[in-house]
Amino acid sequence: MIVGAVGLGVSYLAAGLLRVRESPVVAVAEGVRDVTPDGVVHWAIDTFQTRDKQVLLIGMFVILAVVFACLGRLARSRWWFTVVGYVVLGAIAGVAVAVKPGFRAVEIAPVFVGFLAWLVGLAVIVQWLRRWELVEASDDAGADPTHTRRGFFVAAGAVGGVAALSGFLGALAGGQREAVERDRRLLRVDQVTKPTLPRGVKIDVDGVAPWQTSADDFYLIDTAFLKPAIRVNEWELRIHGMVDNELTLSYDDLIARGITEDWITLNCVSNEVGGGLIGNAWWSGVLLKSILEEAGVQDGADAVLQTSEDGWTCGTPLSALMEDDRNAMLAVYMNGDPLTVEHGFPVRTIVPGLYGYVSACKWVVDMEVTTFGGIEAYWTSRGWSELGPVKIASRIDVPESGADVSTGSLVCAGSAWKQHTGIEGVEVSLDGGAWTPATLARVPSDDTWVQWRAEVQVDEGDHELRVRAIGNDGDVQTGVERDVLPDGATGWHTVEFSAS
Ligand SMILES: Nc1nc2c(c(=O)[nH]1)N[C@H]1C(S)=C(S)[C@@H](COP(=O)(O)O)O[C@H]1N2
Ligand SMILES: [Mo]
Repeated sequence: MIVGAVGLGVSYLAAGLLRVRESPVVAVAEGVRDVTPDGVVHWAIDTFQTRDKQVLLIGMFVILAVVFACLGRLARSRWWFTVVGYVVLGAIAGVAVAVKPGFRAVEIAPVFVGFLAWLVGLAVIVQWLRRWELVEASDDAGADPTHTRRGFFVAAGAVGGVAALSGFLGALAGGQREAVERDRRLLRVDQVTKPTLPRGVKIDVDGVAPWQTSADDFYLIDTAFLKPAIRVNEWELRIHGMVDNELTLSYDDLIARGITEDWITLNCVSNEVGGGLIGNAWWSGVLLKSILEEAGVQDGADAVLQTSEDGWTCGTPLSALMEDDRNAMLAVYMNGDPLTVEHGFPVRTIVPGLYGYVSACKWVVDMEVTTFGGIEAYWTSRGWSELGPVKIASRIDVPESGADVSTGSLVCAGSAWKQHTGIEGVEVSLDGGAWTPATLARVPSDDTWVQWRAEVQVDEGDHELRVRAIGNDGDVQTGVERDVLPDGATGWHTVEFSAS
């Protein structure tokens, strides 16, 4: 086990020193995720929420500890078995690292270095173990068992020390993240304004999710084990493909094109009916339409393939990016502050009216103007639909499911959304009775969610409240229940509670 740790520690160190973003262990974890059936991945994301990656990594470390312990036992009798074991582990790590998109040869180095550390560590420990066992077995009065035993522990301690030290140094060298956090704190984009809540957007009922979502409370969904840490002065966006003038923009080049700002609600296609994978923020960024016009989009293109620094991709309908009154942007600030690393620092895309998986590329570094016929993107290659317009939906926040309320008049409230179309009305139904209209708060545009409130009369006993929304296009939210795959869940959010 100690030998195993030294290998991992040294490979972390090498990864840190070589500024390889991911250690071999993380690469294997990503490999495991990629070969895991989608159903299981979904279950994991559901069950562990955003902790799914930590759970997988911890699981891997536990398995590795057991494997190292077994290999260690084997080493006592057949050391070459142990070596074969290390070769197999090293090969798995090597393959996992090599198949990653954007693989560079140097990324293999941590695997090699870690493997060498295993061999050296093994040799040292086995040698002392042998000597100790020999001395114990012989009755040779000249040999001193305590001496050899001490020697063994010193050797084991030294190897363990190297493991701990190199792991620590690796973490230190991987301080890119700290540097990026410093960039964030020092960043100033002059034209960005702080958000001021538009008048009348709050329905003022305790327990309703705030109309504006703070960065900390904003849901997080991505496939990145280690969030890309990108220095502002190293970020570049390449716009190419079916364009007349290929563009490569630095952060300053981007900002120089002028800032647009808007309240926009973003949600995830994997949000279950009544779920929380939705948030609303004040975004500041650069209008994508003007950048694409500058690049000169050629006839026949209908999609933009966006790629993130970590290799994640999404295909976005070009029409949504070029529409006159749709504020599709390369966002740099969220709620008046630079994007957090988790939400895509330094630059991410935001497109009102489309689910995140087809549009909201975080850590975006590449945009290829192309056709849907010619591309495959991360989620669409896994069975999710190509275009990803958001579906009309509504949610009850008050009363909570399972609540005990007083009989008589009951105030209910929540939110409804159909970004870029807007919500015309919301209705509630108590215990399967008639749909009755709720009161809507105000909204600055059709691109955000809207809060609603209604009052119902409840008598003693158990009750069931449901909600549905009606869009500005006359679309009435369906009660037919559909799963999130392939293009978003449908059905009425229903809350059960009792009154006494
Ligand atoms: N680089 C990258 N961008 C990504 C994703 C991802 O996995 N990687 N996930 C997308 C999905 S599915 C959603 S719903 C939104 C979520 O954005 P958020 O985490 O800032 O809320 O980001 C999108 N952008
Ligand atoms: Mo998503």
